[in-house]
Amino acid sequence: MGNPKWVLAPWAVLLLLQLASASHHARLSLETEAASPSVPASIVSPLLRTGYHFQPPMNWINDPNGPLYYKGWYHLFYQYNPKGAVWGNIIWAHSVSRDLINWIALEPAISPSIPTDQYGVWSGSTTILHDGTPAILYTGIDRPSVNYQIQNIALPKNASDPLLREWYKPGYNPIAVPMAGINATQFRDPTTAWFAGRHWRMLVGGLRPGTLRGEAILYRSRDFKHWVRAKHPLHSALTGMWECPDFFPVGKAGVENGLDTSEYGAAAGVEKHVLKNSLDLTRYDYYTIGTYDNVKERYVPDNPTGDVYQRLQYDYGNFYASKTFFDPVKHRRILLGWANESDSVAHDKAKGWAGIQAIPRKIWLDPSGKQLVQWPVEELEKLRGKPVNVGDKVVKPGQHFEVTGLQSYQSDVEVSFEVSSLDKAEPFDPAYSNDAQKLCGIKGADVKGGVGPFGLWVLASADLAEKTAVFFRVFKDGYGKPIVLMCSDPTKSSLTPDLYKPTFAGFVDTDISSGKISLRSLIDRSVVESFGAGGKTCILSRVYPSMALGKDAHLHVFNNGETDIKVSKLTAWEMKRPLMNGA
Ligand code: DQQ
Repeated sequence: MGNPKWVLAPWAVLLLLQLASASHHARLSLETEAASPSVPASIVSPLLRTGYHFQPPMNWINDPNGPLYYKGWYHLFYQYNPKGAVWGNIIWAHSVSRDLINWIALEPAISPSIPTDQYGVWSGSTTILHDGTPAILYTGIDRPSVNYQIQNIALPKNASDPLLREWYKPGYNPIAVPMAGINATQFRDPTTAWFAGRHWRMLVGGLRPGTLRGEAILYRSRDFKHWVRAKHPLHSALTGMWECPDFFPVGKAGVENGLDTSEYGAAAGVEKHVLKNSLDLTRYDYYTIGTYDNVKERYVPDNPTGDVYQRLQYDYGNFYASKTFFDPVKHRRILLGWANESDSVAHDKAKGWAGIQAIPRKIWLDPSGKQLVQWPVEELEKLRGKPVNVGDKVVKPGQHFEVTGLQSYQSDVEVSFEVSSLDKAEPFDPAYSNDAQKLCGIKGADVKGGVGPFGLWVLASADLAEKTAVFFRVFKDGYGKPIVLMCSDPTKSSLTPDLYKPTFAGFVDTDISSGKISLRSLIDRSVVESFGAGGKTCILSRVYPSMALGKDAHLHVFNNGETDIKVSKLTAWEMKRPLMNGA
């Protein structure tokens, strides 16, 4: 017999053997997959994990859930698979932050534990109740085979804990079940509730049975326990299922301050309401701006065809299942959205992670009153290093120049462009007025134009074989009015096979008659998040360069049009790494 210290119980021996073999298998499969042509080594490079975007240390994430500010902390919950890098086993993971940029991971907030959520805890929102306590409304799945979707509530075990670490599910769950007229498999994602008159109200996303009518199903409650469905939805449209609806008031056009979700009426500064839905069919987040009548319980979009034609999107790229919340400290409304990967499932498994959250954006009504404007929260600027400046530099047709003096693979770049003349703007084909993305697919970054394409090549390799283009192109309609297209073209972003590389695009409703237009791009290793014309049009792209990684990534300004473009000012900053969930 040896030293008794080293004698392990048979169960412990078995466990150790299992662990050793599991980790061996995991490593082996990672290595073999990495060596296989479908998972090249560059894909698993840590240089593709984002540096300052929200990510847990590993595994799959999707929708942001229930963001809120509470007793000095911003809270973000999110859909998370603790067991792998693909969707499944979803729980509500939980992180907290003082500034929306540095994040600390806490224990998960909600996991399946009651009959009405035993097969899944899906997306939802938080509401601050009258006594200051937050309540989470979320969707539960109660049976294994059919997705029968039920709405539940969870409350903090200890509301005096600013970190809201523990949540319980009261015995009166569920609070809403799919009854007649509701499609049980398409009934989910309750919104933040708002208080109007004597009632709380909230929305649940749905699809009217037997139709393609997406709807925001409206519920009312006096006590936040018993919820009654209103006779008609708050709004609906023939678009397919509405996931993750969001509904909130905005102030006067151009006023950047946000409003609490329950604010109502001109005296409270409410100008309009915004209704957003995440459209399952297209995987984009669309919104309308309109008028809400809390007596008739109706919301009417200003643009009667805005739900289906020339739709407004928060982001014209990879950005989905978003949610806003009101920040009472800085009096602003903040938007969070999920950006999925656009590599393959095999890549994600090999990487061991999938999904990020976009940088939190402040959101408000544009001076035109016709759309929203978004801008990265000001706290992000704390991560900026020393600025690199370029000023008054003309880029002739067909030319480009490199911005040097920084490692641009993790950077923030702001550029002000000046177009010397709009004379050569190409005629606009009205057939594309409802399809900016298609237009950009045809007129990509390498297709020469009259005014533009001009913009940035980011995450570019030294030989420019790899580069992601973010750019503008100006057209003129039949009356000579300029039409500005903003595009993100990742078709040359990587030599890696099996990547999804869609061109993304949106029109920019800006007055370019003075020739001026700005662009800001947040570049972060495998994400390029861009804001055109001060945040009027936003596009987030995921890209996975195979050569333009880390210090081998370059940044250029290019002009592929026939008209001179001046960079009146460009400032670029390397970005530091914030605290990111302990990763
Ligand atoms: N993701 C959740 C659903 C929601 C969808 C499930 C949107 O609640 O409808 O993870 O991405």
